[in-house]
Amino acid sequence: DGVLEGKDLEGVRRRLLEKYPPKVARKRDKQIVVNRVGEDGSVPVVMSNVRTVPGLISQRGCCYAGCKGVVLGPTRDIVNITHGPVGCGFYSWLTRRNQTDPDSSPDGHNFMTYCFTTDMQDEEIIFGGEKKLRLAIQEAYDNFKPKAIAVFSTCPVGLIGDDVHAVCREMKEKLGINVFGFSCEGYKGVSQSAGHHIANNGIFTHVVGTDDAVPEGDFKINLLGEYNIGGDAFEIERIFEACGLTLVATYSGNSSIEHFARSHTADLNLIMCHRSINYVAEMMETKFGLPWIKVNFIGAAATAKSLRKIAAYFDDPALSERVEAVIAAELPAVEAEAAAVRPRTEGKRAMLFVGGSRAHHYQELFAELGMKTLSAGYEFAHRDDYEGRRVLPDIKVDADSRNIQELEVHPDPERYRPRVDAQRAETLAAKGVDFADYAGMMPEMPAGALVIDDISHHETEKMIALFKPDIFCAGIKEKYVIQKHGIPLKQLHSYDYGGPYAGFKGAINFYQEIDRMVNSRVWGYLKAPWQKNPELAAKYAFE
Ligand code: CFM
Ligand code: HCA
Repeated sequence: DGVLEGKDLEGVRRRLLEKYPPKVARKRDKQIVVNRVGEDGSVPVVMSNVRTVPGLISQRGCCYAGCKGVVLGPTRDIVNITHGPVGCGFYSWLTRRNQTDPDSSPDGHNFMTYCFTTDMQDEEIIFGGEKKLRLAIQEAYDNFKPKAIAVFSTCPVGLIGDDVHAVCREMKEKLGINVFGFSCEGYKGVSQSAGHHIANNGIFTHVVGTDDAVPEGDFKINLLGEYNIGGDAFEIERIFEACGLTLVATYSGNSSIEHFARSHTADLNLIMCHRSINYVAEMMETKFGLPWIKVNFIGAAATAKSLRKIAAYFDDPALSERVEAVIAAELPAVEAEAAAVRPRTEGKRAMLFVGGSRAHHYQELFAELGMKTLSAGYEFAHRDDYEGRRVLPDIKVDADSRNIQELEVHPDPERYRPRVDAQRAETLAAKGVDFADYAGMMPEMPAGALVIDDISHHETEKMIALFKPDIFCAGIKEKYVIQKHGIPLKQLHSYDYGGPYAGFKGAINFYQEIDRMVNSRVWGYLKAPWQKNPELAAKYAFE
């Protein structure tokens, strides 16, 4: 059965849990499951989006990281000020490798290379930090004259009770530009996920729909949940352009606040990373009638599939023709590279533990290399990301997945009516396009693979000892610890120093890098000669 054939999988689960105290083991037991896919696409339940047991070393980050670092971090023309100690700002300052092309906005603003922080000290903790925040906003305005300033709360802000929203309102009034704040204190929620939600609500409340100018273009799309890590968005933009699709806004890779402001005028929302941005998609659907579909541009086949899905949505022969021409022009080079690499990668085994979407999406690229995913899991995703909503008709949506605002429908519903009419829906169904494609990690993953939510360091070391995978994918905190076990680690967050990996050109980059990593002989030199040779070991032990 599946990828871990011959392994006693229940035994493996026991081995992962045996060192834990009974209460911890009972909790982790619900977050470690063997994947099975039923004929109807149903999969087992994985407990997720729950608090990490204190004492376990988790890969997770904080609410502030999800809000400031992830969702708003890639916005180049908003001055993003961290209200808090200097470290919070410093460690979320471009470490994610989100890139931008300032030439693509008319004013050329790019504040991403600056780290803005109030550098909170004891004095503010005792007497309050609002005064310093006010000064910071003023100073940023005086120096840069930005179109907008956003303020992000770190843990101490909530503890001392600074009212960042009141300060932002006051400064908005005074400066006459958009100034808005986020109550994304690090300790909120159980992971980055709470920060995504807070960011989504804030950007929707303060920016989306503030500019009604409809851009030119027949097929207008937004790309949601794509953050231009390692230049991914540039490659996707290249493909869209070749296909004749007009990109109104990307949330938030290579973005501009002006793009967000008019993004509600697009025809269709495409969702790459559902976890981090589904709230904006749902709010836009509720308020402006903008439908959304899931896409995946990680993997050449996935890219082609997603482009066909978009073309099918617009149901326009000229667009379909262009999309097919782009796929036909791009695929041969990708396939040639895959064929060249495959003899060296076929059958190798990978483990992927990342974030809330990549541990799923990157399985596509490994499959194109003939590699097997033995085990995978998210840091902070929710049940819908694992199981796919389609197979969860009665899922209880947890509080964090619900929109905190009750939305009003836009006053001019005619203008923002969904563009999918009944007839089009029928045509699409006849073409086999699945618009309710809510696929998640597990239905698309082989049976027998081990799914582990919020994997702990202890479980990581056990998995390595038990399976010795050919490659492990995670982040910077895991990288060197795992490489010391003689196993290469590919960072699927920052891509190490590489990328792009999205789209067609990205797939080629990925194939080449993974080939180099899994076939490098360097890992064989990790053990010193005396560790491999018992006689030498004995000799040195007595000298
Ligand atoms: Fe979405 Fe992301 Fe991810 Fe994410 Fe992240 Fe990221 Fe990630 Mo790091 S938005 S969930 S919060 S795809 S920063 S670009 S790599 S953990 S898998
Ligand atoms: C975050 C950002 C992060 C961290 C990556 C890592 C990213 O969660 O705060 O641990 O290497 O992608 O930069 O996920």
